[in-house]
Amino acid sequence: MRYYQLSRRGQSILAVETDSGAYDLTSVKPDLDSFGALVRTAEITDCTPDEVAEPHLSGADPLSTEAVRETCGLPIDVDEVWAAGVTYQISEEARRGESSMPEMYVNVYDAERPELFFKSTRDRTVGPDDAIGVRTDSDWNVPEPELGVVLFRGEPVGYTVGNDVSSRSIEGENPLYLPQAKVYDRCCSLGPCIATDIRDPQTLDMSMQISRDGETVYDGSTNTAEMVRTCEDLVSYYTRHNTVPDLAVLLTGTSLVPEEGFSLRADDHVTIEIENIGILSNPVVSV
Ligand code: DO4
Ligand code: MG
Repeated sequence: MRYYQLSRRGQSILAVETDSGAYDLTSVKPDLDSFGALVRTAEITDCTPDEVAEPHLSGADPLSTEAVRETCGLPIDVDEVWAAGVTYQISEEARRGESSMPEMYVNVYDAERPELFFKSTRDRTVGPDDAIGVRTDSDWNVPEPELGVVLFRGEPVGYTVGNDVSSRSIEGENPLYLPQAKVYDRCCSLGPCIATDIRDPQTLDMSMQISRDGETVYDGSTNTAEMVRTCEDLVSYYTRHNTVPDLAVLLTGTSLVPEEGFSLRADDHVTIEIENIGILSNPVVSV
């Protein structure tokens, strides 16, 4: 199932999409007004989120699938977003090209321990159709389309689409500048939904288009099978010796890297699609 967050007349609504259509779960269970509320109920009743939602769908108000997809917001009130890096060969090659210390990227690509870094908070994270940001003190900015693992108390409960928007000039200048390359206003987007029925996260098609003045200036596709690590392994490092907050997302690294010389600009539009999850689309603003 796919869970979307909507807002109607100031009220939060949790919408569920199944193969037979979309439903307003909150219309029949007012307490279930967010994905967070759903997973907390699932924990108390020792069920999965889908087992909590399913019995209520026949009594829930039906919704138009198109309207849900067009009006949804950030699908989860995340406490924190972390991200993995250099999990695909193309990312390792790209960082080596930009860096003042290229060998460290080869080392982390080959190492047992992955690169994991703090990426974003709720306030710095935007949902579908909201603007992502590029820093004006950076002259090389890129979107990074990534599969996101959604975690409740450290356990995976679903998947979403993420954009780890980054400054490559700041990152390349000095590795110690990574937090500034990664964490700033509007540095992350997530959405459009949380998919709970992904059987194998390591075989998903993924694509990204960037448009500028009505023209496509980047178009690329890949598959999560290219990842050199597993989501399970990345989650295990994230939660190791680390009591994580209730609602977190772990991004799993990028494998779509625009050519050197390409920089994301204000007024560009980035569209990312991951198979069986959906399309995350965001305009770009300067921050
Ligand atoms: O090592 C720097 C960041 C890498 C990253 O964000 C990625 O590979 O997706
Ligand atoms: Mg990244």
